[in-house]
Amino acid sequence: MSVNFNRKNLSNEELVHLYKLLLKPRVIEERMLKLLRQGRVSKWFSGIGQEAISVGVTAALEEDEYVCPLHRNLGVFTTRGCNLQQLFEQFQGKQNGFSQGRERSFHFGTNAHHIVGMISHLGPQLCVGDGIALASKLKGEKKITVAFTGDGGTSEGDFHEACNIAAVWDLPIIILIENNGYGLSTPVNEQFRCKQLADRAIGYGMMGITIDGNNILEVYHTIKQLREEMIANPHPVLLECMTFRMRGHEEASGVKYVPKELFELWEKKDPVMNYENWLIEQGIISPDYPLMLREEMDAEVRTAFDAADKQPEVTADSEKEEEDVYLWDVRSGMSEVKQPLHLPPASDIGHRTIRLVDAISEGLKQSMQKHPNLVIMGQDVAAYGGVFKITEGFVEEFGKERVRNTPLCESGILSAALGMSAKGMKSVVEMQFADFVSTGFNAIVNNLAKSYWRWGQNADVVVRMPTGAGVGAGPFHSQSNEAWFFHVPGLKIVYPSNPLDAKGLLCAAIEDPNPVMYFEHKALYRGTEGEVPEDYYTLEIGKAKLVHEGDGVSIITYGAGVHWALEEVRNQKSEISIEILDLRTLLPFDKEAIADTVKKTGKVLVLHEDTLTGGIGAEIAAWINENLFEYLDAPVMRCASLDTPVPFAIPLEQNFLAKSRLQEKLNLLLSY
Ligand SMILES: Cc1ncc(C[n+]2csc(CCOP(=O)(O)OP(=O)(O)O)c2C)c(N)n1
Repeated sequence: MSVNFNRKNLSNEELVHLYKLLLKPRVIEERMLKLLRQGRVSKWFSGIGQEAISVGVTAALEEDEYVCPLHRNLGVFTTRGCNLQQLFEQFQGKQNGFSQGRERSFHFGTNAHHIVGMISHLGPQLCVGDGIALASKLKGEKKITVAFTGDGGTSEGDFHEACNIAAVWDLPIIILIENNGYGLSTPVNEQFRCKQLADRAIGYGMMGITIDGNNILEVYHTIKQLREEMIANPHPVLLECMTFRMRGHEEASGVKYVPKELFELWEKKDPVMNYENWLIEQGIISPDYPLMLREEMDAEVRTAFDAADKQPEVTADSEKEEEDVYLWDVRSGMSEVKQPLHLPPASDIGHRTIRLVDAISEGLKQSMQKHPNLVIMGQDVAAYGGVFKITEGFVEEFGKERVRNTPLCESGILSAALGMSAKGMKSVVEMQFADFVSTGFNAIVNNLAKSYWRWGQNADVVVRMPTGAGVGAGPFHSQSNEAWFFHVPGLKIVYPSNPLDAKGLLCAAIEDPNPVMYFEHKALYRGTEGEVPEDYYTLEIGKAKLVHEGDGVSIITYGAGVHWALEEVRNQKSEISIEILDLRTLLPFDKEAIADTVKKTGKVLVLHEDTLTGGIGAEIAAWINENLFEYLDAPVMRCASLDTPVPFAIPLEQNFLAKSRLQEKLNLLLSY
């Protein structure tokens, strides 16, 4: 096997420049391997033998074109000129590393270098790339995006979703497969059955190409040419680069399972040595130049490493760690001193009585008018107006680019929304039913929720969640799944119970640069009316509301529970007066308001439509127990739905719902 180089129009200087870029990650890695053996760095994913891909791709792009690399792409970071000392501090988990010690190895991004940080789950990175490409396209920029995957990652659903989205939306993205023979220990013949992975492109209706990934000039020229074509006529490309992983999956895991002959074969194709030899043969560099350059680079690497090594261990500050879970800035209605700013409050004029569904629609529409960088994405949201008609008529006003019908793929779209955030755009992603969020779960809990804390990229995304039972829709169109997200640092959860709150909180959620799960109860859509100001306004996220005053017992609740509790008050025959606190925001929940009502009544029932075990009520009860025990006259009780899936038949559903046990639970508490 040999490597055939074709310089095309490149000058000698350009060829030598590429050589320097190619050699850099190799020299760093060789030093890293020594440091690993000395135990001075931990965990290392080697890209030795694959450098021509990372380097060739990055060198062929403009500096402000985004790259979404994975764990084996050191060459992307070095070619983008990331500071070496900072890189080493990253690898050592130091304060000045790119993730302040919060992330390991290459699991970080840097917007200054237009690099998106991966999550360990691999496939989502391709969908984030789609989002960046979409934002570039919507902004009319002449830019492409490149997102990386290994051959193993092509078996993930997100690979399929990313290719399909890119094809359907004609996105200027190169989905680049580094086919290096193995996914951890699994060889390609146990990973897929097609001949070449690029052949899959036919099925997606996109261009597919296979090239020699060990030939820096072939990679470079291919990207340059594709870039030109894709800018003139936006479209995606599936680019398969053939290469080989010359070391273990990570340094500790060894290579016993790889036949020796394969190493011998691919050693002959080493991307650095072959290019070096060719440059010497062509008389472009002198035979002693490589050694001189290596020594020079190694000295630079050692200096950077020593400087990083001297930096102290990172020190933990719990307050800062917790504070950095959210991006605090004026756009979220919070000042830099972490106090809420009052963005337009509700005005006293122009109120009219509308339904919850209309309030959501109006808030969404006014937000679209206010934020030209806001895009709505979801299944059937465009001309059809969404299954609940919330976006009806939006396409006429805002166009199909901003009110985007998506293919049926929650995961891909949610990760794409993160990519849009990296380009300064806002997204509202509509789940057709909250139940279907399960197929986008990873994107929300690992990508959207954690990116800001991990490497500073916020997810300016609102996920709309038509939720709840009471409409006879069965187990997969009725669930209350807010507790799935309640446990995830980095998310906010908003759950209004009435039209006034629904509009104000939706507008606030869209203003907020953090990922917000916005729950809207389907049974309340058309069954709840209320006075709502016509103008745009926001309500503060994180604040509960007292909806009924009393001093005998507190019902702490949200969503449909508020209406059940109010009904209980109306039907009540006893003398005991009931106080009802509507939480409105579940994450972060309003501890002050909870404390106020507990101190007032001393008896608390937490009521929710969600099932009992591990529900929001468990956390609220635990918090009250731990912090307000001395004010209690009875144990905190919970009233929730049965610990079963949501049944379809109305008598079963009614029996399932917490409402059917509310009176009994309340009496139990009152008689304590
Ligand atoms: C969703 C998920 N499952 C499993 C893993 C564990 N894992 C990490 S890398 C890897 C192999 C990846 O192979 P490939 O995509 O070919 O990339 P390569 O490491 O060869 O560059 C596996 C199984 C993971 N990170 N994410």
